[in-house]
Amino acid sequence: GQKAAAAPQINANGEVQLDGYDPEQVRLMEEMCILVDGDDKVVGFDTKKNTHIMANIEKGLLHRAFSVFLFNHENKLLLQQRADEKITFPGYWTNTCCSHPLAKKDELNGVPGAKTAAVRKLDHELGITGVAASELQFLTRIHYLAPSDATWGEHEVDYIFIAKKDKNVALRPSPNEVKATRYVTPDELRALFVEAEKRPNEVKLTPWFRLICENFLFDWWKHLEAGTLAKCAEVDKIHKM
Ligand code: DMA
Ligand code: MN
Repeated sequence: GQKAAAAPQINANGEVQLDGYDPEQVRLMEEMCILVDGDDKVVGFDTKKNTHIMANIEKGLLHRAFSVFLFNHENKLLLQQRADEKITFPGYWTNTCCSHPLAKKDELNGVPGAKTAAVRKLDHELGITGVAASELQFLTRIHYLAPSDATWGEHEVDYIFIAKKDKNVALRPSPNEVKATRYVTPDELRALFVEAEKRPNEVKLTPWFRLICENFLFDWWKHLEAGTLAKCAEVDKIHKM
């Protein structure tokens, strides 16, 4: 991938500029995200651009998102490294796939809506067509806020899903979404955290992935291996992080 231009991101009128970014990533900033309150009740809609501007987030703007963790037959987790073209968190390593349910009929309704969006984005980002909505197990929601840089950031209620396939899925990553992929064991993931600690400028991990790993993932992973993951689901809870 090509690096986004390091141009000033705010013009003289205080408007955030998207000049110099990948045209496809700029186009996707027009998607309509779902605005929610702290109880995840839908309160409106706004663009991906507006919902990811730190100045708006600091005023309380909050939107709905999802995070998928996909495991293979060996209980290894598929990670992706975000493309350098991504406007938020470029080049960061993260869980299999993340995005937003959008303001359209089949994505508006809570867990089923987020599953529909997850199936759509697994294909769009990674070319994965072999994971059905019914295979996504809903674990819980986290509410977190994290800046990416001075201009951009995240403030989301994030629906977390786990899926396990009995073989490695076919991958066809979109180059302006995903730079690299790898499967990891729990120990390999712990080693990645150590690397990120040692070489923070070269190995970056997204803040939501860090939060989920630090609070939930390694425990869920044991339950996945034991076949008892269903016990871990907290379907009514929103963890404030
Ligand atoms: C947004 O992910 C969702 C989370 C949980 C951070 P993203 O930036 O990868 O969204 P998109 O793929 O739509 O750009
Ligand atoms: Mn977001």
